[in-house]
Amino acid sequence: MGNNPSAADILEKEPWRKMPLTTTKIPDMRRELMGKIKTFQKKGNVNFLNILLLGQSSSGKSSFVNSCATALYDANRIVTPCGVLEPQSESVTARLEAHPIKISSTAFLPVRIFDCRGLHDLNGVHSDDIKNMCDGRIKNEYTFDPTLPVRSDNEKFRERPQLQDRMHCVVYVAAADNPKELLADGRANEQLKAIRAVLSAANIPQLVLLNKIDRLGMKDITTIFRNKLVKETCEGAMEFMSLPLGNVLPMINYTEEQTPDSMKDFLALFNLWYMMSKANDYVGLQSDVPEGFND
Ligand SMILES: Nc1nc2c(ncn2[C@@H]2O[C@H](COP(=O)(O)OP(=O)(O)OP(=O)(O)O)[C@@H](O)[C@H]2O)c(=O)[nH]1
Ligand SMILES: [Mg+2]
Repeated sequence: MGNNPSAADILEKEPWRKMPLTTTKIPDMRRELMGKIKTFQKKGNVNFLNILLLGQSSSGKSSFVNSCATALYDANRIVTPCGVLEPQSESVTARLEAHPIKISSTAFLPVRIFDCRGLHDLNGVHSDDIKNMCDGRIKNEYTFDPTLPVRSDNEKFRERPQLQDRMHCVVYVAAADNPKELLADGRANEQLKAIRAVLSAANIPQLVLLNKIDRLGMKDITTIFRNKLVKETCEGAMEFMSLPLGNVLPMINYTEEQTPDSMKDFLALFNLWYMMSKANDYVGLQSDVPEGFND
């Protein structure tokens, strides 16, 4: 055995992702991001920025919401507002759920994270309904029927969605140890292409959240942005999804631990802030269009 690091521990000289922050140490960057999020200025006339997490069951959607809650809701405690499935458990029916994000005992972020609980693969939801969700036609807590899109006489159908009802950012969630698990083969792949085309045409920001980066096997998670294997894994997702590398967000969620970790907090805060910024850009652009312009 030599002193050569394993493939999962090879570092580049310079970080492959530059942080738009003035500080460089993890606890300081965490604090700076917390400030940015807590003082976030929403553009346009919407009450909330809507972020949709789309991904297969077990890709870590609920875990990400929990990591954000832990990172934001004060120190020294793991917070789990969302139920996380045991690795082997059966998934439940696909249902749309909005999660509020608490920042103190009385205050919330102006953000709604929508998660489609139990999405087995993209076939679990009719492709028209993914478009309907993005267009704001489906209300919170709607249970999907994979064979039929939402009916206009359903109580969870929204007849005339406004900007504040639409999704302002769509995040494809995948696990880093198997990013292509994001999609099943065949029809689901075709379905994803169709969704991507609709979202791209509507200029809705699209990101990839690559959870479970720890499963790549690195020893030191604090060097994630200099780690060669993490970079290559993100590049793989970038090519697969035809998105810029900056839109691929590596993540390590809280899973079993009892106490918070500043690197996991930092990753959760950075990824959440990035999603909020993209959603905000979209809302800003849409709000700048004069009324009736697109009629
Ligand atoms: N090692 C590791 N495990 C993770 C990570 N994120 C999530 N997990 C585990 O992956 C499993 C599934 O996580 P969930 O958050 O329930 O996944 P989900 O996408 O919400 O799944 P559905 O609700 O069925 O759609 C759980 O056992 C989590 O503990 C991570 O970053 N690293
Ligand atoms: Mg879940």
